[in-house]
Amino acid sequence: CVHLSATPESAVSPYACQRRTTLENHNKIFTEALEVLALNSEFSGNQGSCLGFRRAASVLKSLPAALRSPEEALRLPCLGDNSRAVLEEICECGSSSRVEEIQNDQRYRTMKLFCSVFGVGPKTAESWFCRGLKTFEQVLTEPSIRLNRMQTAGFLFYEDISVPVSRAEAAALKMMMEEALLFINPSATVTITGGFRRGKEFGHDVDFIIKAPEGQEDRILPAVIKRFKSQNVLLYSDFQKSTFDLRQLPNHRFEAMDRFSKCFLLVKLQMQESRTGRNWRAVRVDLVAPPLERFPYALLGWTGSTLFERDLRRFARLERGKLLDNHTLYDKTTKTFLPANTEEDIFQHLGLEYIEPWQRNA
Ligand code: 8DG
Ligand code: MN
Ligand code: MN
Repeated sequence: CVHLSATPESAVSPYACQRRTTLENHNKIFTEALEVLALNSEFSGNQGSCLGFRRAASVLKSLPAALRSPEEALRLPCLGDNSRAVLEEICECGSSSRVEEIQNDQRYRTMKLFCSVFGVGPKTAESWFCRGLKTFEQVLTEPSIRLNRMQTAGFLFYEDISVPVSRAEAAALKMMMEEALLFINPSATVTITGGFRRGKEFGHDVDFIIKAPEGQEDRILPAVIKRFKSQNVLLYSDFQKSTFDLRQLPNHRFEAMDRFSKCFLLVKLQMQESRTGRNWRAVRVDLVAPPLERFPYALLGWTGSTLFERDLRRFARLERGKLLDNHTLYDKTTKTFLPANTEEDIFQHLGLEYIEPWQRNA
């Protein structure tokens, strides 16, 4: 039979960690629609359907060209009936009525607005919406609402934080970090991770991973915080002490949270001039400092994207009988932890082709 069917090589994998997803998205009209549906499902507490739409969008992001017809979607993995129906409608009418309906929905709009505040998640947003609140002003003047420290900072610096951080600003922050480390411990180094490591031009924050000499990792973040305080550039900090335990097995379920020493900061970034009339802007910064021998695992975990990480773990568990998280990789068959010096080692342990950071935008 010479029928031209898809060869295994050309087939799209249902696992994001077996796809190369750059920032060049040829299917934006579809993926943006699917992401609205995903967010709406998340706001309704429907995790399964949210993940379904996210996976569908991710598969389309990995394609080398735009979908030309909804029939083409039939050979793609992770596209359920709901996702396919949306693609069909967009192919036919140029837009999806369901998506437009959601975008005009008062609840969706309000939830999205509230969730854009640092420290406010879907649960808090929903509780405010259910009390009939629809604007920031209403939230801030409602006497029964007690904002926590993070939310207070979120509202106080909302104007700054809601402006995306540029690559140049990330580079300036990296220099601030390097300057601090030079003062604290010159043998410590800092690497940009998160979206910027994946090649993004803008981010909602800047993520850094610190490589400290052996045994120094727990001291370094408190010292950075102290240094920034003394320089009067720290607007908010939430430091989380390490609860890392060497013997612990990797977490079975996907949890972005890890047990390394880390902190979530708001820092002042010096600028030439600004709309606000000050010479600085507030920027969100995340820092993580893993033990030296866990650096490759932490780097892989913090580089993202979230869906890429989720699928790496799922692939390891379901296809390889191994447990992966930000701390380690464990082989269930041989009951051993697998050491790694680089990210490449981890892909190799998993029998996966190496995927470069800029190809992890799943
Ligand atoms: P963006 O900031 O450019 O918008 O996107 P991003 O850089 O991909 O997202 P992020 O929210 O900054 O998260 C970057 C990675 O960090 C993501 O893969 C999840 C990962 N991460 C962990 N542990 C933790 C944690 O404990 N807290 C947070 N906030 N992120 C974590 O692996
Ligand atoms: Mn980030
Ligand atoms: Mn982050």
